[in-house]
Amino acid sequence: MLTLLCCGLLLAARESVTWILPGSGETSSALALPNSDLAEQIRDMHNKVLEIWQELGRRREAEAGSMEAMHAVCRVQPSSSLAAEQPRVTGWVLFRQQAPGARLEAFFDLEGFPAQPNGSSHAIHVHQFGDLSQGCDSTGPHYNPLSVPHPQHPGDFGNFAVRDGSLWKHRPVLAASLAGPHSIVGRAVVVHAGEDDLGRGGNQASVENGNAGRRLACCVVGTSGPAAWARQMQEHAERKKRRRDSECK
Ligand SMILES: [Cu+2]
Ligand SMILES: [Zn+2]
Repeated sequence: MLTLLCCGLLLAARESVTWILPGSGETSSALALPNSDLAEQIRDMHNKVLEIWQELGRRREAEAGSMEAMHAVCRVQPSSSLAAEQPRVTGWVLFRQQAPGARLEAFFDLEGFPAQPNGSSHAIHVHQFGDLSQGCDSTGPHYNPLSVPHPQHPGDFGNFAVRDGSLWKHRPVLAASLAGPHSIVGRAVVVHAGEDDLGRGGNQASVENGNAGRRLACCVVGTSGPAAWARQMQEHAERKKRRRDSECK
């Protein structure tokens, strides 16, 4: 970039020497200056551009050094509008994003699902409002800032397999973001009783919410420090190690 700027300046300088004002037959005022003055002006200009460029570089380095990953937590609670016989799902959803525009990662750590012999599958989405005043029912429809059909909403996290009543899953690439105009901070994560049909259900609800059924549990996404994520990462590594060890025996 700097090279381009310098080349541009040199070209401009060369042209100002030979440039004739159109229609006037007169040379430009730059030509009225002796060549040495012109060279000096160009050198000054070059030095100023260089200074500005170096200052920009210093600022960019300082910003990159101070840029920290963004984190968010969501403490999942059973919906207060749930009937007594419904399962009480609790747990955490943790988010991390290294920078605005970078991919979003999440940990889902939930328990309290009905323990079915063959397991079950449950949809999880980001809904529009962080309003739990009527339990999960007041979180509104799927968060849909670009007015696109389901399952293209940024918070369409899809289906999660539940074994023995709980799920524990790391998703490394999600479309949602913790930054920018479409940030999910302050919005709700909703855990459903059923499976997401991913828009293939053949009815209107399918392209709005995936026919995922009752809202069992939910939470509001809030910004956080890195501690919760770091703990979860450590546990993730330990669980992996335990699994490897047990497979090797
Ligand atoms: Cu949903
Ligand atoms: Zn959706």
